[in-house]
Amino acid sequence: MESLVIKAGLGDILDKVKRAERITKEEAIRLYESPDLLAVGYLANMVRERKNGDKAYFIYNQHVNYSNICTNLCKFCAFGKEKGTDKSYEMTVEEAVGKVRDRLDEPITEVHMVGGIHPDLPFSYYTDILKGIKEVRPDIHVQAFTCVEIDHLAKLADKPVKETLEILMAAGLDSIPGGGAEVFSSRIREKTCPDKLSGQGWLEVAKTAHRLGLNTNATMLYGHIETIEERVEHLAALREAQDETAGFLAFIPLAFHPKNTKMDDLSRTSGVDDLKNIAVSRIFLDNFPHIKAYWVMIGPKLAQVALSFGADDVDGTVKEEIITHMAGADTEQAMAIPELVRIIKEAGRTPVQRGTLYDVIKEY
Ligand code: V47
Repeated sequence: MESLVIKAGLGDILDKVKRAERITKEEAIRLYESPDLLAVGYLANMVRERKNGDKAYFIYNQHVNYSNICTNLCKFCAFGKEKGTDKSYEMTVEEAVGKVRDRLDEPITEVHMVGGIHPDLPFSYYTDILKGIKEVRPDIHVQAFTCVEIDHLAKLADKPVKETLEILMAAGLDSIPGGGAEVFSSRIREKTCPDKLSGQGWLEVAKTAHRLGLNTNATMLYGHIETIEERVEHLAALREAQDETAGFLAFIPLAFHPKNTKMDDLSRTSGVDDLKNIAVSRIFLDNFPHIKAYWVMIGPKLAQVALSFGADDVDGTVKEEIITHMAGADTEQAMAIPELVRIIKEAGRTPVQRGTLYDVIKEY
């Protein structure tokens, strides 16, 4: 395999990867541009193995999307709807908490809860949902509200982000998911999500959370109008932030789904690009412990293959995924544990059911 990497003109990067040395932005661009997927994957697999050995993780989780009403109306999103329009919805606090109550008989360990930027729900709505979930299921880990929502909640509470987070933590917030990062480039944000929190703003919220001991994830929405340079700048900003605060747990590349969006003239991402994003991020983000292949977006089959291209996590059972399905995902809305275990074992890894913070719940 090493000769294949050298033949692909990536021998210098191979030497760096072997020495566990950081690669540069220019080298990341070369990896993205290399037509030799197997060579790039081989390098990523070396990094994955060094960091996570034989383990590949999944979680027993549940998604709750309390409302799709959103003032941002990003062009790439099929989930967000204007208030009062067709297909817009908003759960009451009781309905959102009820989603967790409905599944008390399942060994779920994490609720992943996100929604739109709602124009008029009060701050108490969000703290009441957190408290309500903890009342019905005290042991559950609540991973909720993207950095974009947290920034909105701070405005609602009329408090700095730090204080807002402290209030949310006291109400039951345990960690923050990675959504809303999109691509940090202001060119991309102006063209696709001009009303959204800036990339710099997103990073500031994440770093503030880390300083309070809250872990967060990070994502990148790829496969629309971004350039390779913009992808690499996004990864570089994340790597720099992680050097400062070390609070990111996982990076999750999100494959753009165009259906029902204002960018539906674009095609879906290719398998090669999906694997490249996993692989290059694994090599470049040397300070991120985990890279997640989100099966909902790239499909269980490619998520399985991604375990040989740098990923060490396939997300989890999910249950009732809405955001990607509104944008035309053809995957299931949930996956059972035996299926997750099977795809991981077939990929030659040891399946590990994890808690949100990568604590081991069960090895299979
Ligand atoms: O924030 C929106 C993206 C995100 C589309 O932290 C789209 O562990 C593809 O962030 N096509 C929500 N993506 C999902 C998300 C996530 C998922 C799984 C795990 C974690 C984690 C985070 O999905 C949004 C946005 O960036 N998105 N529209 C679309 N059409």
